[in-house]
Amino acid sequence: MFIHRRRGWELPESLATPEPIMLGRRALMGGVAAGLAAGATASKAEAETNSRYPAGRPVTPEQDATTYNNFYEFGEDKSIWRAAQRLPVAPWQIELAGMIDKPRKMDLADLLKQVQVEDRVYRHRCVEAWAMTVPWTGFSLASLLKVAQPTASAKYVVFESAALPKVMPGLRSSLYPWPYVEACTMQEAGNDLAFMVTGMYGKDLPKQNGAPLRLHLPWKYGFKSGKSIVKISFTDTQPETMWHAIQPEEYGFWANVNPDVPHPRWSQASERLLGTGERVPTVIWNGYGEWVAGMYADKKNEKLFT
Ligand SMILES: Nc1nc2c(c(=O)[nH]1)N[C@H]1C(S)=C(S)[C@@H](COP(=O)(O)O)O[C@H]1N2
Ligand SMILES: [Mo]
Repeated sequence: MFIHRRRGWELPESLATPEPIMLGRRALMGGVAAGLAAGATASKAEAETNSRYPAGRPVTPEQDATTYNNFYEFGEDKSIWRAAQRLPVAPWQIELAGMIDKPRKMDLADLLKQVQVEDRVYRHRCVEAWAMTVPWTGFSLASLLKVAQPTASAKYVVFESAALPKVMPGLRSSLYPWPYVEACTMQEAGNDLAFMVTGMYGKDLPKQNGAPLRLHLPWKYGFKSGKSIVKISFTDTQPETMWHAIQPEEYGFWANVNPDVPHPRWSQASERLLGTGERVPTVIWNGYGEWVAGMYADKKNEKLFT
């Protein structure tokens, strides 16, 4: 455990990881050593750090990333973190459905046994022009596809979030066609950047951030990445998604980050960093173009950036 196999193209961790996280990691390693001595299995702390995709920005203070949220099921403002504590997250089942060999329900715990959990520091860019940089824990969406075994005709992956009226006051608002549904293509889902998140800042994912399982597609606006996912299905037709159903002009299917394509109601040229409040220029594909732009070379006629 904690053997970090660093390949030639990987940055030393000290370059990719800011000091507070480094300190956290050292503390974590101490914990692992103690756990070993006690014969415990510290599965979370075994996650390796994937530094293939350097974040290039300081990590956002945990306090800010966990108290300024978008989770409309719990309310329309940013301060839903307290309300979200009512979400029951264990045990958690995920339904795998649609065009796959064996449609079935799985316990998240069983799924986690079949994938490689790792840490990745990613930038997150909300369509509302705020951004954060978060050390996530999780596994590649590609590895989940291997478990799900979609058929050759599947073209889209659809992610459905939990909809529990008893604990989610936002569901009372009929403005929104619940449940929260988002989707991407099979090709996007197979990109190594596409990440299923189970933790952040070295801890279990907080409920307000989408526990126990959320998606992160870091080159797209944040709304594409659903929280508290209960169903993943495969289809050959482009599915309707929640935000698109309400405001198709504002929330398109692709929603890739681009400073030069304004939202109909505001500019996307810059973004505000949670924590410092600093304004920084937005980067096309949120800075991940090297790994994703190629997927869109044959889609120039699509509205790739709204
Ligand atoms: N189920 C669900 N998923 C969601 C949302 C939501 O309201 N409900 N908001 C999205 C938006 S707009 C963003 S920016 C991110 C916010 O994630 P965070 O609160 O962890 O920063 O979650 C996305 N996923
Ligand atoms: Mo967002």
